[in-house]
Amino acid sequence: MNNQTVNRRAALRGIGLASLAGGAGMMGFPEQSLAANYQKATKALPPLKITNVKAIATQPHSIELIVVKVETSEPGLYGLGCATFRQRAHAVVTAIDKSLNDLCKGRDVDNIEDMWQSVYQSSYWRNGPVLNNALSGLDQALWDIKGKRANMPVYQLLGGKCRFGVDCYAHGSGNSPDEVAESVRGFMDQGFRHVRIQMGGYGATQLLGGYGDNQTAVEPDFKKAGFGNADDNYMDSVVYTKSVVDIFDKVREVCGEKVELLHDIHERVQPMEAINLIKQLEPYRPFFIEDPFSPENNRYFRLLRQHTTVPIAMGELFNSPHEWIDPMKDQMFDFIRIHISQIGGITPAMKVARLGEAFNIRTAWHGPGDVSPVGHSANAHIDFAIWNFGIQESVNFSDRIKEIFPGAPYVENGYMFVNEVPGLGVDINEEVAAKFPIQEVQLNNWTQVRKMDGTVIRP
Ligand code: GCO
Ligand code: MG
Repeated sequence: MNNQTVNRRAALRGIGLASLAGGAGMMGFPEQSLAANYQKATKALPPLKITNVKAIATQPHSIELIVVKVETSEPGLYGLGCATFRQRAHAVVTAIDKSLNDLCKGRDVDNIEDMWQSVYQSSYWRNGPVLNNALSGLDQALWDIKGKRANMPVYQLLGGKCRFGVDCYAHGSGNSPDEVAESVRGFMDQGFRHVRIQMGGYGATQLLGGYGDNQTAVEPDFKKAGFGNADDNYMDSVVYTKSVVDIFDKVREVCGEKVELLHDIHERVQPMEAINLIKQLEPYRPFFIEDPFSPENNRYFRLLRQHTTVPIAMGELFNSPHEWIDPMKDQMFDFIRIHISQIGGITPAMKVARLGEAFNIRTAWHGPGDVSPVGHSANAHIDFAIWNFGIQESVNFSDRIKEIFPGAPYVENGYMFVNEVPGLGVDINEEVAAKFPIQEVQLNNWTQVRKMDGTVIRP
């Protein structure tokens, strides 16, 4: 750390302390001296510029993780942001290394909103997953840098804490109702108060013709006809919807009422099947049912609201304000589940949270394995600072991921905590990350799901 760094940080800390003194007046300083103080303190210091923006992509396990590193003209001062869109990782890396770096090099790190707006508009066509993820990586990294400069965790810049910890949900699963109930019991023993329950994967595709002791392997007609790809998945919505009622029934029987239960329909059934299923789940008091419809079917929410009072969560697939503004103002769901890198980072996510507060919609940011620890930290910093926080999806990080991302958020007793240091609190070990380059070919087929006749189902 050189003198310039020390001078700059000391100057800013000085100003912070001065303003802490509760306004110059009380200390007999005329108001304007604070501003003068700031001018004087920062005048000598050259503005802090972006010197490089690069993508760091790593695949420590099956999932491609992408973060953006923003380097600055202050030696050793850099920021990290999550840009993880695993299904199109190479496209995001190119957008970062090719377009974003050229756009941002030499620009002022301080003006986050201006940087966000100018990058957002710079492609003319906007609101797509690839460019939004690149923008998110930049945005989160700039908040990380501002926190480091201000010597504060980012949640402090967002307004400070509204709660001591971030309540999380865990992922209960199994291939029979008993197995699912057992896994829920396990998470309750770890202190979780909220558990999502799924059986046989999304849409129960792994349950083929049945489950428990009457499982009969079914070869779907489209495969017999040689239609589609050999490894395409088959889904039977009748088997699926029945299996969901059965797991709620079994888990309530075994685990009682002391646990909040969530389920993700993952938009895999016809809208009317989803509405009928949710009505059948009312007696089990779900905390929320997620993604009953695909964003393309947002219009069905009005009908759903007329038929049930089960709380609904929606939004992990949203990329554009056009998808969330109207349904939120019309209170068509109760939890907004946005994947914050898919919309461009912390800056837009804070606006979504504020919009939600106006219409009593709480947050439940998307937080599965295909969000990097930097992204999980960004989720948590926002979760600490907003009043209308609902719940946070959480995952357990492996030792290898923790080695690559020191300072990753951690969960204790069902609450997520961040690393209480300036910025977002997560760093990266580029050497170890480089040991696990992302696969050249990304053919992840879990999104390839078909009906008996071969019709593709939204995943
Ligand atoms: C969830 C999601 C994820 C997504 C995955 C897509 O609720 O956590 O539905 O499991 O399917 O992030 O890559
Ligand atoms: Mg989901």
